[in-house]
Amino acid sequence: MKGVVYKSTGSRYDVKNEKGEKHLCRIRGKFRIQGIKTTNPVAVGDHVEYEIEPGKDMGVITRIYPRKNYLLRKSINLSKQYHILASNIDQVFVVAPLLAPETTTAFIDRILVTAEAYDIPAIILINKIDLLKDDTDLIQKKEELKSIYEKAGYPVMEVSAKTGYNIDKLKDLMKNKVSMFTGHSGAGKSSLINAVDPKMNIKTAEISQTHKQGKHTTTFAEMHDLDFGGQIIDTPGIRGFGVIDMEPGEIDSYFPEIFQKKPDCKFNNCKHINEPGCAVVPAVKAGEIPLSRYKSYLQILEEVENKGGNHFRTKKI
Ligand SMILES: Nc1nc2c(ncn2[C@@H]2O[C@H](COP(=O)(O)OP(=O)(O)OP(=O)(O)O)[C@@H](O)[C@H]2O)c(=O)[nH]1
Ligand SMILES: [Mg+2]
Ligand SMILES: [Zn+2]
Repeated sequence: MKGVVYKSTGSRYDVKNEKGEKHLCRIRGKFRIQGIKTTNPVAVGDHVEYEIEPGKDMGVITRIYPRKNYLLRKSINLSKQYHILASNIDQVFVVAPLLAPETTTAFIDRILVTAEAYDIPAIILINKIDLLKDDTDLIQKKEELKSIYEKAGYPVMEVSAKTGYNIDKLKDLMKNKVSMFTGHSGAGKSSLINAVDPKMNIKTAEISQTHKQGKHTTTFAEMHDLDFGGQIIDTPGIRGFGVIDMEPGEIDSYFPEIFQKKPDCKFNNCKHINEPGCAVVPAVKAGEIPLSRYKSYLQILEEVENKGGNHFRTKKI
């Protein structure tokens, strides 16, 4: 039988076949992505072949079809372990509230770089927009965030799972696609899914009042069918996001607004740090490329060059 993995809990997988029947499955044999160690050989979104052994309830996954794409997360401690967040996705939504909890641009940029590396379109959702009320500082922060990411070509949408603000527009974007929500714990990923399809009734929880952080309510990635067509993958909240192994020379191509300037750099192997004739640094000084994006570029470059080191560039511009 052919099916799609909807949920993965440890070594058990919920697989839904073409008739819409769900089976609990385990795996037989080893499935590996060449060259890297993953903590989960089978991921939510995988298209698989499986069989139900006679006289048994449980199915066995015997084959994983080639993945169109997958989002890998590297654990932020230095171990060489990777976790496949989800596979075969059409788009990733970064759920990024300004507060409760705060989402930094450094965090958003890491997700975007990973999405770019796998050619997965990304959209930023500024959730909990109802909390801004008429706080001028927060409203200014929101406008800055929008400007930073719109300059880079990413759609940014203000939403509220609580009031329903722009939920119809979000549904339009999700219709008939496989989408994934990612973001910090407490960002409102599960709440947004409940808002787009109230029949879902996914468990959510208030963030901690003392730490202003989520409580890691969603513990496993899970795919849900949407009543208006398409699928959404809810994922557990993440604290940090180590970028996958990349070559230093490719990082700039994952920052669209930096990459756009690259043809104007004097040297085609320019790293945009202090090379003569660099077109990127002047664009940062002129405010054309947002400073936060440039800083993220330098941090990720440094990290990749030091293979996971924690030394950040301190160059002032
Ligand atoms: N005011 C307000 N609160 C919201 C909004 N969206 C979510 N929340 C609240 O934020 C808290 C966390 O929401 P969840 O949906 O559980 O967050 P999550 O991103 O799924 O968190 P994890 O599963 O832990 O990763 C809950 O108390 C929600 O009611 C919103 O738009 N406005
Ligand atoms: Mg959740
Ligand atoms: Zn340059």
